[in-house]
Amino acid sequence: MGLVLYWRPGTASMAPHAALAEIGVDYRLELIERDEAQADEKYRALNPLGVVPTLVDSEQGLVLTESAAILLYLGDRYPEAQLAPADRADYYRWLVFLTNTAQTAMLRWFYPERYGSGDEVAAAAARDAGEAFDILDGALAGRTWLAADHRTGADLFLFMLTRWARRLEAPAWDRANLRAHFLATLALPGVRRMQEEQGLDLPDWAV
Ligand SMILES: N[C@@H](CCC(=O)N[C@@H](CS)C(=O)NCC(=O)O)C(=O)O
Repeated sequence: MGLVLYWRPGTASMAPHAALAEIGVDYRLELIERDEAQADEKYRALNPLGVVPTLVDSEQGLVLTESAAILLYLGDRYPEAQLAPADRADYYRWLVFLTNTAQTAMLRWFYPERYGSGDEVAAAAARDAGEAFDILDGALAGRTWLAADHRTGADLFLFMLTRWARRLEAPAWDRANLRAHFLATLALPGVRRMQEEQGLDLPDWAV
């Protein structure tokens, strides 16, 4: 099989997984548990941090880590799927903001003990994530998709982070535009497929 995605349910593998499903290309999912990903030398040769996702494209002899990089790569490799819009500026801006600002805040909130004394770090991370989600909610005012007039990889990434943020004291999807975006993205066939293949639950209002 040409394309293999190493994944775990609900993790940063969601957006690349949804992208593969949206493209409609054949892919194989390789589930790797957290402890195994950390301990297995063979996996760490693919992904030195032992995290998910990792994409292997054996036809191209390629091993790729970082969910945003995987979206960018798939956008170039399968241009007909329009994961990357023709006009790229906003796409680059939002995808980098999502991975560099919103995602890092969420990762600090998930793993605060890695950054110092847990509670303080988690509180600061929740504040930073909230600020990032406010910006994203504002950017979606009067529009359906984040970076173009059609869905792009940035929407798949934002969908993933909106779900990650469901347990913040102020969940991201309590913002009206982010909730509408979550529902619009959830209606995409590839996103539905990813949700089912990862066995992810949905809030009552989205079912
Ligand atoms: N920036 C990376 C983050 C990858 C990442 O931190 N993945 C998490 C799951 S969401 C993981 O595997 N964590 C396991 C660990 O850190 O031990 C990406 O987007 O690919």
